[in-house]
Amino acid sequence: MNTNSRSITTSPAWQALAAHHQSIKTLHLRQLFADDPRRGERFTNEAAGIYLDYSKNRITDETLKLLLQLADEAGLKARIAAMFRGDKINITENRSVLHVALRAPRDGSIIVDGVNVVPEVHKVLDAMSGFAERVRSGEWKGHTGKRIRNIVNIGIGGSDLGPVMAYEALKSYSDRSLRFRFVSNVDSTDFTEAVHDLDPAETLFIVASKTFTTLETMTNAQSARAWLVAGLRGDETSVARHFVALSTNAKEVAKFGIDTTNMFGFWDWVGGRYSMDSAIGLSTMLAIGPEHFRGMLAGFHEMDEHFRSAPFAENLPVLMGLLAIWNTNFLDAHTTAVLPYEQYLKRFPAYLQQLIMESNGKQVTLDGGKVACDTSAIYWGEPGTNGQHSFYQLIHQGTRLIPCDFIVFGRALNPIGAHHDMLVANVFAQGEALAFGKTAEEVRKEGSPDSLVPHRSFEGNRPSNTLMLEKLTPAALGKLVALYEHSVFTQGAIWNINPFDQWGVELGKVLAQRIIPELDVKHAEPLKHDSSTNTLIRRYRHFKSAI
Ligand code: G6Q
Repeated sequence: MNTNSRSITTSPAWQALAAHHQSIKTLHLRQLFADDPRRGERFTNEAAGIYLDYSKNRITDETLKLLLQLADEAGLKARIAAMFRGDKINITENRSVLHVALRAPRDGSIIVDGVNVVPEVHKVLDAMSGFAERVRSGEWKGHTGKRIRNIVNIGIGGSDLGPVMAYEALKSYSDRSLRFRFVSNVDSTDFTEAVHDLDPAETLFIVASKTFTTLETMTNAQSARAWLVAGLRGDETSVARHFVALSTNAKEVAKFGIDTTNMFGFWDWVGGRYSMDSAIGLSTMLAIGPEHFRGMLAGFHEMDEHFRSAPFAENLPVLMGLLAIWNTNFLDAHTTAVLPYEQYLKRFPAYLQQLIMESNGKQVTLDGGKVACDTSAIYWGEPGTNGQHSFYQLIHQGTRLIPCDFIVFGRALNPIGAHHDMLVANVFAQGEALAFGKTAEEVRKEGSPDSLVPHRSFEGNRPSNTLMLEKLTPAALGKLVALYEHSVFTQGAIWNINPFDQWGVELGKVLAQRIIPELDVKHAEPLKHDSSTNTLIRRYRHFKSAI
C-alpha cells in the first residue's frame, strides 16, 4: 500500500479545524443560540425549493470558514467540474460518472469518448415513455389479450432500492389501477409472496439488472418465467408480452429470451446506486406516468445546477457534506440518523444507506494509500413520528452522539384535520430538545424528586439539520435525492476516495458461487474452508438430506 499518498488530514485547513475543535468542543448549542439571537436565520440556506437549517450543528462562523477552506484545499471545485465534464473520475473502473447526464435537458451536451450522450439519454426516455403510455392506457396487452394490471420489478441493490423508494415516495401520484411489487431477495419467499395473488395473464415482469448476470436477479427472473409459462398453459411464446429488461447488457438479455426491442438501456457511466433516474426507473414511470417522471428529472437537474454553480458557502450539498465531515471527523460521531417526517418517504433511509455507505465506505485513497481518518458514517433511520417511540431514547440520552437529518414538508398530501400540524410540531420539538436539552435545574423546577433529576435531565448539544420543502412532489423527490448524491460526492472529494466503485459488493457476488455446489449432498469431500464454514455446510446438508 502506498504510504506516501496525499492525506487531507495534513492540510492546513484540517489542522486548523482540529485546533479549532479543541477550542470550541465544550461550547453548548444553548450558549451559541443565546449569544447570537439571529443564529437560526443566519445558519440557513435555501436553494431549489429546499430550505436547510443547519444552525443546530455545533459550529461557529469560524468552523464554517475553515470547512469551506477545507473544500478549497481538497480541490472540490475542480472535482465537480471534472464530473460534469465527463472525465473518467471512477479511476478503478476507468469510467465517467454521469448520473447528472440522465437528467440533462434535451438540448444539453456532455461528451464521453467523443460522443454527446444527452441525445442517447433522451432517446431511451422517449422509448420508456412510449412503452409506459401503452401499458398505462391498456394498449399493451398480455399474451392472452388481457390488459396488464400487475407490474413486478425484479432487481437488487441499485436496481431495486431506488425503484422501491421512488414508488413508495410518489404513490399518491401513481395510477392506482396498477399493482406494483418488487422482488429482490434470492430467498424464494420474496418471489412467492410477490406473485401469490397475481394472475399471470395480467402480469408484466421488469427484469432490472445493469449487468444481467446478478445471481439473485437472474434466479428470480428464471422463476418468474417458469411461473408465467406454467400459468399460461406452458406457452413459451408468452414471455415476449410479459417480460421487459432494463440493462446495459443486450447480449445477456437476448440470451435470457427477452426481445431486445423490449429492452431499455443505459450506460456503464451510471452507477447502480445512481440509476433510479435511468431506465432502471421504468417502474416509477409506469406508476406515475412519463410527465411526472420528467418532473422528477427536472428536480434532479435543478439541484445539479445548484451544486455545479452556487458558491460553496451557499451550496446545499457542499454545506451538508462539510457538516458531515465535521461531525464524523472532528466530533467523532459514528452514525447519522435520517428521519423523514413524511410517511411516503419510509424507504428513503434504506435508499440512502446504499447511496452513502456503498459510495463512501472506503479506506483507500485515490492514489492507493490508506486513509488517515474515518470515512462514511453509518446511516440509518425511520419515519417520524414512529421512531420517537423507540430509538430516539438513545439519541436523546444515550452515550453516543448521533447527528440527525430531519426532513419535513409544509403541506400534507393527505390532509386530515390537525394531523399535519401535529406531525410538524413533533419534528420541530425533537430538533429543539436535542439541541437544548433540559438542565437539572429545569427538571427540579418542574417538581421532580431529587433522585429522579439525573434520569430526567437531558444534556442536549446534539446536532441536527432540518430540511424543509413545500410538498412532496416528483420534482421535490428528485431534488432531495440529488442533494444527498452531491453531499456524498463532497465528502468523497474531501477524503480523496473513489465513491463510485464497490469492490466489497463485487466480492459478495463471487463468494457464494463457490459454496453453492458444495451444498449438494453428493458433493465430494474434503471441504476446504475453515472448520466453522465446513461444519455449517455439513450441517446444512444434513437438513437437506432429511427432507
Ligand atoms: C450499486 C451496486 C449494486 C448493484 C446490484 C445489482 O451501485 O453496484 O447494488 O446495483 O448488485 O447489480 P445489477 O444491476 O448489475 O444486477
